[in-house]
Amino acid sequence: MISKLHYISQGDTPKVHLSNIQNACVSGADCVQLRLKKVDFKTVLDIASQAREITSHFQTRLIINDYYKIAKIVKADGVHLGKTDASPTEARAHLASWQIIGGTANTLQDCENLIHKEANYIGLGPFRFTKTKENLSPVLGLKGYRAILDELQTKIPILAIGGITLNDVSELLQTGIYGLAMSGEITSNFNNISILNKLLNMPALNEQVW
Ligand code: TZP
Ligand code: MG
Repeated sequence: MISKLHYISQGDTPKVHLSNIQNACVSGADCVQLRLKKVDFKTVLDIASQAREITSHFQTRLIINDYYKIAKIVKADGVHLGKTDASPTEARAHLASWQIIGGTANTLQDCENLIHKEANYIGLGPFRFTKTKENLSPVLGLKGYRAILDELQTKIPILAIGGITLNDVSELLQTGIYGLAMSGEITSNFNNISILNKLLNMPALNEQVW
């Protein structure tokens, strides 16, 4: 089962990413994504292997952003691929069958493309403006999620992403999305993980189609 809450790492240095990942694990994160930008492959690999050790200790899942090769080397639980990264089809050819592949979507067409390429989950956004990601696509808002989810013919876990705060959770869940991927709101208060876990795993929600 795909986790319903993904903590996306952030930090001014690779070391800060690691300590944030550690904090997320201590706080009960089910799944973290290492999203380390503007450093070379070797640095991401080094941090990813340390993140694997930390996450394994806590039985937290680890997803590597951008690089399926690193996910393969460190035996991460999966990889998250953006539109300019390798395609899910290419990643699938290199990863083990138990490793999950997620992809970024900003439109209905992106979602359909990822489903066609057999991604295991989709990160659909941005929900609203956020400073966490550069070159942000147009925001979807609640209306955008409703429209895309209404049109999608195939069921695939869709995570909302981008500028999400605790106050947004109940309205976002009402659109039918499967879960959330969050960075800033969690990094500023790791205790929010336990609140979010409770909200996202309430039995009433699990009785839905998922
Ligand atoms: N992709 C779309 S928005 C975003 C990514 C990686 C950043 C999410 O971070 P935050 O701080 O929750 O807005
Ligand atoms: Mg990418």
